[in-house]
Amino acid sequence: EFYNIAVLKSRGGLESKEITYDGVEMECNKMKIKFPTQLFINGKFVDSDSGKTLTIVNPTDESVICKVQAASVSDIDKAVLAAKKAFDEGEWGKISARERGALLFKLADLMEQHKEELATIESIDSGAVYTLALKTHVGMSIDTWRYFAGWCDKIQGSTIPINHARPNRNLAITKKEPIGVCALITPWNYPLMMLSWKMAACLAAGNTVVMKPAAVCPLTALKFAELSIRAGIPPGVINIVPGSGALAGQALADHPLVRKLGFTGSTEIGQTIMKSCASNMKKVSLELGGKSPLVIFEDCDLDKAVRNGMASVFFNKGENCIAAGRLFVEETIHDEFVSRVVAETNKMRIGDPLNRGTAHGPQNHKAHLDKLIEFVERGVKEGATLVLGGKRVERPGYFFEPTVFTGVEDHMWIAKEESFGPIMIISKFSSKDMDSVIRRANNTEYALASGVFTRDVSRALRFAERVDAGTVFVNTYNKTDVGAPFGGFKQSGFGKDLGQEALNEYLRTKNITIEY
Ligand code: TAP
Repeated sequence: EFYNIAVLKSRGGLESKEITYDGVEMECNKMKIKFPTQLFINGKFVDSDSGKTLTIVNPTDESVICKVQAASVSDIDKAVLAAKKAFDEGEWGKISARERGALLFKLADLMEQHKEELATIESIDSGAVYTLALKTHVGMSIDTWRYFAGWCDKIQGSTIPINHARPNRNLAITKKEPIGVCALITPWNYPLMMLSWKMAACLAAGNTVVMKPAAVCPLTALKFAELSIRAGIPPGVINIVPGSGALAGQALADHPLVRKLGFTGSTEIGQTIMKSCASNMKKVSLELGGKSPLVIFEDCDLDKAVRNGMASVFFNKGENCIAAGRLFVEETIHDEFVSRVVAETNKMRIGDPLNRGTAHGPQNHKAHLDKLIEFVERGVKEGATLVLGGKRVERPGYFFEPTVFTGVEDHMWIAKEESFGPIMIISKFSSKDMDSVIRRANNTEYALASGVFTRDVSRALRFAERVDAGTVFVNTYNKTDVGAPFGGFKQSGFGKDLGQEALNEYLRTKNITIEY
């Protein structure tokens, strides 16, 4: 940190600042936590023009945590104008790429210093299990900021041999430029991580940003806004505008000065957004829903397949876009696999996500819990066998039992639709017909992730080649990394988060042709 500040000062760069605001302060998880509740526009926390608010509920006990200002269309306009000014005239565009990197490293350091506080806020806001929030929601966010901070001064174009206009000579060079004002719209399952995956790449590329977090979980985004000021990110570079999707999100998708929109959410809203982005030809990237197949062959390491099979569904209470939406288990090991999964799932401790021993916390919000109850009812009605769970847990909070269905047939609704909850859907297959299981795995409009468990390398590689999915996990699951590109095909969207490819989502290529 000393190095970063020293570098910035020595280059006449930006210094970190303190910021005061009226927010919420409370004792929670044996620590003091503090976070803002207003919109963050042009480096300041401000009330919304309409005075409307969002009510933020703790899913663990259904208590109201606080009210947060909800952005109206005019607030979105102010935020976009601030981002535009910061891009066109501010320090952000004047500092060097290396200084930009130093600022992002500083921001990551501050997030690290506030790791426990951020994880606690994420936990009370989204129901994330605290230990997981520390490692994944917040831990991977910090890794992401560091990864992209390192890219800032390594974004390069190319020198291209072109035909000469004889007797003169010619040369083409390309420059990778930021696009301008970008909008980001994210869902509620990993609030800070979804922000970080997109915003770190967006800022590393040199853009400015207006970000709308999910209406039900905006608190870590606001805490992040506070840290961004303290890191010395200039006003207007980052704007955070909690609000409803239909109003604030739509206003961003429609805004003529926004030149790029990065979205993670449902396929349905992704389609609406893509249409809106056509209005001014915004560049758009969409990370959408999934129904990812996981195929488990009889020659797998069964202990590992059981462990990973459970995590493929129950990780983050199933609120995981790459969750395995369908498990195909080879018929010869099917019954043993199911009985081991049921036995292990019964041991999962359900409870307060802040307790260190808890494995399974509450679902994110009430409407989501209600959808899961309906999902299970529909599965039972269409004849699938409910072997475990399927009900709301009898206690306050939006807890839902980890659930297992077997005997699921391809035509069933639950075999096709994403639940986004802790519901395992198991079908059988025979490895005598590998083509058939691959066909079944691909028989969905989604194509986000997939997995295969087998000790046979050829089988694994053949599966990886033929499965229609942006990610293939072989003998593992959920193993995402900041360095590896992440994103889907077909109706799971297009464009990548993470890895070098994510930078391209937030860059444009300018070709310069020279004659000499
Ligand atoms: P959505 O309902 O699609 O909401 C996502 C975001 O879009 C929210 O911030 C929402 O605002 C906003 N929104 C809603 N209507 C809008 C509109 N007309 N214009 C602009 N923005 C609008 O999804 P969700 O229920 O929050 O999240 C679950 C879905 O996200 C699942 O399908 C899941 O698979 C997908 N997901 C995908 C990934 C990846 S990486 N592919 C990762 C996580 C989640 P509100 O807050 O008001 O709803």
